[in-house]
Amino acid sequence: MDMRNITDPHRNLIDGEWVEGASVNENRNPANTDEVVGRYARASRDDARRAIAAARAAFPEWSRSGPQQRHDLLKAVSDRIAARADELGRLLAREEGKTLAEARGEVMRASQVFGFFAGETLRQTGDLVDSVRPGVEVTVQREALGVIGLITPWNFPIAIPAWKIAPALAYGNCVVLKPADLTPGCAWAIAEILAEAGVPKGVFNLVMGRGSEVGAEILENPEIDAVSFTGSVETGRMVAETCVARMKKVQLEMGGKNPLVVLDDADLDTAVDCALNGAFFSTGQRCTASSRLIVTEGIHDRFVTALTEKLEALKVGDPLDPATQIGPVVDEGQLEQNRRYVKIGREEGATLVCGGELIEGATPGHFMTPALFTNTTNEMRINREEIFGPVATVIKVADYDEALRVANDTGFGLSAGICTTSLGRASHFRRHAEAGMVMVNLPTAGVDYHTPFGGRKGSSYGPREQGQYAREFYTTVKTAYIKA
Ligand code: UN1
Repeated sequence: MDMRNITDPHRNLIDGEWVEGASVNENRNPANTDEVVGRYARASRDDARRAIAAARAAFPEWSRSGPQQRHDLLKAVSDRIAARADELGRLLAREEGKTLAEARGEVMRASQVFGFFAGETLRQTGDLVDSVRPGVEVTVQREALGVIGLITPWNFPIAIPAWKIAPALAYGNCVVLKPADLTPGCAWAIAEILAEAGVPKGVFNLVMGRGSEVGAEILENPEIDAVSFTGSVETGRMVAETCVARMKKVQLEMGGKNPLVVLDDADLDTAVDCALNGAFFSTGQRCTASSRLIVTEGIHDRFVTALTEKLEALKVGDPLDPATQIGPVVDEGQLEQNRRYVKIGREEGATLVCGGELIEGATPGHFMTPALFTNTTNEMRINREEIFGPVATVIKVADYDEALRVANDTGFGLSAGICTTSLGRASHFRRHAEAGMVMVNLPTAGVDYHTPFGGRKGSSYGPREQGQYAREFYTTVKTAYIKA
């Protein structure tokens, strides 16, 4: 593959060729909006159509390629990502705004995901059973689905593409990836790595561009068999409706309003660290963020005082500065949304204990101090709607029973956490929390790469992502009856 002239602007990968787009997207650094991180091609709807046709054409051969070829490709991708962890971590921090340490960690997670699914290609399973009809045998085997459209968000610009691409390819599918328009850089780097590692033409296609063009084509094109989407609830609902109307398989990961319960018997330092990390790290831009801190009366004041002290000491600034703990908000629109919610919280009668202010950095960027509200009720909009920024609330409750009730009183159900030293309470919470993931004495965010990820209610739709559970979405089951 000719790798020359593909990087200015960075081109799309369609049918094994690096293809110019219809226009150019200047990817800007949220910590310094004067800085262009890179220029990226924006594909047209027609480009997306060609990518889908290429994936369809490549599917018969790739789906029968066998585990060794797929293993070797995914393993090579894993190794290449890890070898470039520092460079890709910097790119990620510059295009998304999370700190260098978080960004490098995310790059490593992407490498680990490819490594995990390289192993899965070889871990073949299936059943051979006797039919109820004598002389007949039945096999049950998984097969690839076909062409999968992947639509990924800006907040984990390398890990989320990785945890969709790797299982899709591992199980023999072909891929058309549309990364978020705000963060094309990491997705482009994955495409480059896949190309260098020898992915056959058409098996993986990158179409950077707008949802209204590229996204719409992925949802509506009959040659797409399934769509995996991570993003907002609003867009997710539209994705599901469009896919279901066309009988496409669909998997959605959307928002959260994740509770972190802190009980009187909690270790205070653990609880404060869980809240700080869960609610504010990655600038609160995680669907798993601990946005509602539900705290029992006996520990409430001590918890708020200790958390506020740590919050005020957090260093907000340039993600590339090793001293920085909180990077900028991803863009102007998200910053406005955060500020709007800070205003709404005040108008609803909540007390803003700290933060919520714009701050001037050394460079023009979207910097905001992390905000904490107390005296909130679970009925307030700031406790019902996902903010997706460095804003958290404290809800004071009488006891564990009320805490559990409040934790579950939400339209979301992704992650739920509890800080307690009581094994009984922790077990009860594990069983009764209405969430796809439960964390005990740990932040609600920050998950492993080899275990299922997903939620309930408005947070998720369809089969789980990650780990062996990813197979449910990325394969289809064939039952064969054989009479010898
Ligand atoms: C994590 O908390 O480690 O968009 C991952 C998100 C999630 C990923 C969270 N899909 O925030």
